[in-house]
Amino acid sequence: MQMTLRWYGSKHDTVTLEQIRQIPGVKAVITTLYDTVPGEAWKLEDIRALKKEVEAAGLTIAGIESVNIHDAIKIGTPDRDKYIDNYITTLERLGQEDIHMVCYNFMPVFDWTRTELARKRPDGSTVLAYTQEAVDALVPEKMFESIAGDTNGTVMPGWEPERMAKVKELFEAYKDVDDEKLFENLKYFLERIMPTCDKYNINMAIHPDDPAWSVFGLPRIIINKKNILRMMEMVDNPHNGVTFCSGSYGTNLENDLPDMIRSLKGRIHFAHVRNLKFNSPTDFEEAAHLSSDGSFDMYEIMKALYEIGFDGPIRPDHGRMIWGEKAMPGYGLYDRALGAAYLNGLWEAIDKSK
Ligand SMILES: [Mn+2]
Repeated sequence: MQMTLRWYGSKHDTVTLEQIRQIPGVKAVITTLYDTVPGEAWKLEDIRALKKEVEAAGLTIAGIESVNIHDAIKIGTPDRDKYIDNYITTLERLGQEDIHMVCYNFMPVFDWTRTELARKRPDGSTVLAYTQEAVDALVPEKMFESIAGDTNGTVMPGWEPERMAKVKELFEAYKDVDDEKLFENLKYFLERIMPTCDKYNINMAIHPDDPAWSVFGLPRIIINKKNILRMMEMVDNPHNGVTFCSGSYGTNLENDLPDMIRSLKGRIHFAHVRNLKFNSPTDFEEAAHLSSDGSFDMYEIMKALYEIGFDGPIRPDHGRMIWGEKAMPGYGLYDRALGAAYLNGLWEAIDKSK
């Protein structure tokens, strides 16, 4: 595996490349062109400039998170081909610049859902949290407002105010899209991009839906082992792979995470590893990465990744906000650096015990 950290670019991130460079074992970042909108083709010069900036700091780009998918592709409207063509152009340019892993998701309307961005834990740290009760009490249009006060002045990916202003329209556009239709549209998209992925050796890594069940009645398909294996089989190409995100698949306690990892051997192209602490099956908060701080056995998760020969980029995922840091919720420096060190330690121990 290759330990990485997610970086939002010098314009948006409170964490610098110089800081990332000093985390033991981190030699690469996962990043994106943050000022692009879904559906547009990325400019080659923008990709080059991003790469140059990262490399000047002594790091490399291990992959892109994310190249977002335009709603037309997810909904399957007649103009989707135009947006898929643009997506293909972006992939070609990334390939030409020697970038070979692209994370994306296929979630309608909301990228991810939390009901609190700064829940206080007993140690005084704050974390993102979710309760089904709070979601059930909200209308979707109020979702953004309800959490907007806790963003520390940052704009969170997937929750851009421009996008949230259109939530009602988006719901209307998705009204005829059910799980089957979403699978169909995903298949169509993947079949069209696979020749480009083959040509440039680009690993596509779909991120699971978060939480791993339907919210506000929207379809959700990348949620469990059965569905993800269906997706692998429906476009059976090694470049059609997944981002294994323990914190997202783990939202559903019925998902056996080490077992899922083993069943995806050869198809995990990127890993997000973090821990959750459950207070009830539908009330969870993000925890420190350490197994004993949450509900998951992180050793078993890392061991499963080790045993399937996982050699792609991995990153600690959301961290707690600690030591007075002010940053994008989940994306401060300190707790993610602790997470990277801990995951590196687990990996070294597993490696040396084999
Ligand atoms: Mn994730």
